[in-house]
Amino acid sequence: MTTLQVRPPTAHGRLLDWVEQYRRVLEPDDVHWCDGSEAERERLCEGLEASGTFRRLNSDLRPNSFLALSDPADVARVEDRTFIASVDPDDAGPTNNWRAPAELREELLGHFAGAMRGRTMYVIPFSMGPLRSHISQIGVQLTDSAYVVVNMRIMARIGDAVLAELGDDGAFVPCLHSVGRPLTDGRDDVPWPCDADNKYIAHFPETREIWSYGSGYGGNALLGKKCFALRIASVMARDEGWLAEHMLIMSVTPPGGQKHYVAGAFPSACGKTNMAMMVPTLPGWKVETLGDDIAWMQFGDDGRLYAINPEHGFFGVAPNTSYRTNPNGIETLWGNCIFTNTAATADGDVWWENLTASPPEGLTDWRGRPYAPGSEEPAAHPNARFTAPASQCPSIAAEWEDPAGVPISAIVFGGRRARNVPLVTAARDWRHGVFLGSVLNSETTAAASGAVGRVRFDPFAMRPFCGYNMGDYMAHWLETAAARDPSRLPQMFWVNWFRRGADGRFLWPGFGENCRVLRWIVERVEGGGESVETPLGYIPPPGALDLSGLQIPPEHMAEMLTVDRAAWRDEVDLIRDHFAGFGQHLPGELWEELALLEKRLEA
Ligand code: O2Y
Ligand code: MN
Repeated sequence: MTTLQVRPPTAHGRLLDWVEQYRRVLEPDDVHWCDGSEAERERLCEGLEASGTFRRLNSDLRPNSFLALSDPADVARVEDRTFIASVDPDDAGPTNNWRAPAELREELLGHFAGAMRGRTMYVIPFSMGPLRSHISQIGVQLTDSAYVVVNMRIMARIGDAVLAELGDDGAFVPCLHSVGRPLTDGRDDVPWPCDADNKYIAHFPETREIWSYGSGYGGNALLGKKCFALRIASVMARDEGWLAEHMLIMSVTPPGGQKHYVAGAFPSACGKTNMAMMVPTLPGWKVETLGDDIAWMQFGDDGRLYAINPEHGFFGVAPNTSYRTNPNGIETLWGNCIFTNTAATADGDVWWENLTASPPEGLTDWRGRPYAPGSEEPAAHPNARFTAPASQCPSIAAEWEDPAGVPISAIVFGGRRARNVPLVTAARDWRHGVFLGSVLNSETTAAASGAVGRVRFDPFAMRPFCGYNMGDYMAHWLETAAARDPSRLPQMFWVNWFRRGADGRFLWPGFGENCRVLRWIVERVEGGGESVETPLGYIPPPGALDLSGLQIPPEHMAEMLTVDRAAWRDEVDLIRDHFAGFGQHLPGELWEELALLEKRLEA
């Protein structure tokens, strides 16, 4: 795209200086300021088709949609190459990879020097959150990837409207990105350029900057998402007294009743997108979607916590998304989507494991090879993704872009645990809720590179996404509500849809049936919801959950709704080790909560 703009579309001096500073370092052939228009999107997609990055899908089946197959060495977030470069290592804390900022800058500048030769540098002004919201923030990403631009256009509000909002002097988070494959010395381009052996996803919290090099994939490259909306925003939120969280936002409305907004923190690939788009099975109950991954929350003058979804689209895991697991998700994907690393069908559509009961004939797998049915390897990569406009979701709430945000009634934490963690537990109060969030843990899946099936503590589902010391982060959760009217605060809950019986099978049906648990949560919020007190918190007796129409053996319900004291004494030992890892940064209140739990387990 040779559209060098002689006059950049802004008079923002600091922005212009920053773009010029890195143009000199990156040495692109030209610079394109993204206006966010449809015409621009079309031109970029045509270019991506020509370069072999995109394959246009059959427009009768899925209009305006594309499939990209990545380099097999660039398929997921890379936690071991994700860095927090704070001056003091203690500010990054034990859950982050720390690097000294000056040293990391120098190392990365070595990679960035000339990295865009032969390519266009795109300047993407983007807003995380609706324009004209006091909760939203603006970023500007430089990238040499047109794939990133068209994905960002779905995931965030981008272009001229954002520059207008920024004005001549507005604050923005500078985000630098290169795939790290300059076209020099006659080198041909490849469909998925990257520098797989030298990836860096670097965050500079003190200066609120993001530098990403070497990867073109997902959270590594779409810098508004995990890098800005979570890692850098969590630091901003700490400094400014708000919350930047890895949470879905949904509304739940009882038949003829009042609408409640629920935020939910679930570690990667625990069904968060499915839950956000849930089709409730209880007659008359309504669930609507406001966001599937990230919530930014600020207290309003009325003492309630208001949330916006800073994103504009969904970057969801494709495998196992189906009419059974997430009908609204499937309906969202009717067109205007980008698919990455799914399989391709013979008629020019996409396919992934469990989209249909069996694979169609004539599939091409995510590596572009003919797929042999029954093959050991999946047709779609386990972390294959769709990028889809949120506005296309049939369950999207009318108010999902309300600049004021929506008042949150309940915060739900949920992990994937085969044993010990009950189906649902209500916290006693905010402090106890923070304790439950701080000990959230889950069995790992394919969203991040690394072993699958291990249990790891993932406080507030933020372990890979907190831009500072997680002990301080937990303290921030306590402090932020310390002086507030407890009756205005959201109530907190811990859920686990993934309990398994002795035979290894799931005990709870999950998906739309989870609305039965949401019903109890709403009842609690409204002052009802029968419960029994357990060492862990308040749990519904089986009769307090609406199980009408379900055939779950009573002993299974009992298993999911009891706290096994012996097993929990072992859990306490694990929690103690987990807490000890944060040293002096772990707030004393959480040690006190652990001691209380231990005491209650002994009683
Ligand atoms: O692998 C990636 O780059 C994507 S990870 C991701 C994408 C969307 C929403 N959540 C996640 C996550 O890992 O939590
Ligand atoms: Mn996520």
